[in-house]
Amino acid sequence: MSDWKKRLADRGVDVDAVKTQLKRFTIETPSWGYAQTGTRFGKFLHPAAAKTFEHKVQDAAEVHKLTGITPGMAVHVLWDFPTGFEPAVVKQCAKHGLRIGAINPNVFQDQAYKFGSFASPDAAARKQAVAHCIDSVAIGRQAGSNLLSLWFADGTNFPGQDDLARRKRAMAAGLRQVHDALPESMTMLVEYKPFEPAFYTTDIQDWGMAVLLARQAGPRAKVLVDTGHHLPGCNIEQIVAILLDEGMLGGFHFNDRKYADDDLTAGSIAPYQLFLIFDQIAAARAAGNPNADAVAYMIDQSHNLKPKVEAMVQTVCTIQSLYAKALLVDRKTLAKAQAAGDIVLAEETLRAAFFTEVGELLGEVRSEMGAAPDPLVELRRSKYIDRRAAERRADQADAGGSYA
Ligand code: PSV
Ligand code: MN
Repeated sequence: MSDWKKRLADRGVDVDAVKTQLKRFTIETPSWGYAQTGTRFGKFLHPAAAKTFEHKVQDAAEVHKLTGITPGMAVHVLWDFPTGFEPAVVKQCAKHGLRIGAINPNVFQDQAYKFGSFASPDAAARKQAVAHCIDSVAIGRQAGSNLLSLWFADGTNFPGQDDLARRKRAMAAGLRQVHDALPESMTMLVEYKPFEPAFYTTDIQDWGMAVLLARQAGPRAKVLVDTGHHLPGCNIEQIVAILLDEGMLGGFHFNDRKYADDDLTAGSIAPYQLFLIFDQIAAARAAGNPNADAVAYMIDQSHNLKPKVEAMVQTVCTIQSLYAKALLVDRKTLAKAQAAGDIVLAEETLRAAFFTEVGELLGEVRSEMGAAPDPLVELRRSKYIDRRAAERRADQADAGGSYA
């Protein structure tokens, strides 16, 4: 037995069980993370950035080939299919070993949405937004996706701008209409965000509001936690624990933040927080909560400075390693320490898992899955980015993306 396996086994870790969990873990990458994006102040161009949908598929497929755990690419309807959805894209993805993941309607960029979408005071804007989301459900059916992921920029910028209770009722009514259009197989994810672009009120500002609206919408509506969408100091792992226990956790958008919704690489600022989030999921699974295995994991980052595919591989590997660490928590010792009020032992049990080196474990899992033992090293060795840059440099198309 190799040294690292022995060390884990000596600590009571069931290495095979952990490996099985790791092989089941998948994360969707976002199509918009491959495109030429930036900030509202400008964007720095990457010659290898995706300029067409085909490029995005190539990049997402490359990330999957290297990591083995990203078989789905989330799509943003108007950025990816500006002239309408063509069912042929499903085959196009399959050709690259990829499937279309979460469908993200866009009810925030059209001029009609100046005062909101579902919550707008303008009935025509509300109608347009609901119709677009129902059309997105149809895209999901054709694409074989089981996730409709809803985020709303709806809110107000000034006190007195609108009737807040009316907005709440309008948001609830719109969500119910979309829920009514969902097939059995589809889950509707309701994402919250405290501010931006709205700066005074946001209609779905936090997890409580998201739960309320999801419950009113119907049984297939759940909450999506974007790790960048919290006010400073917010305890995200507690939100995750509560949502899981309530059967309301639908999925994640991973990224990290220092100040607000910064789109920084997941785990680059607060890796312990992400570990503690995964610890709550692993704890719920260990306690037999079936909701722990019904969570959709997605990345929501678009980088201005880092090369897109490198950033994505780095992100996937970081998330996977923090998930692996959470699987190593000695749950028996933790439970005993908690019952005995031994706070230090309880905390040390978590810290022991967090500080465990998991590179060899992940290398073995990846090799067994046919992926690269060290995906980032392999990406650099393969010169994939240079090759794509040479091919794409001449292409004048712009595939769009957030802030594009
Ligand atoms: C909004 O900030 C958000 O998190 C939503 O999920 C959007 O779909 C995505 O970012 C766009 O990048
Ligand atoms: Mn998001």
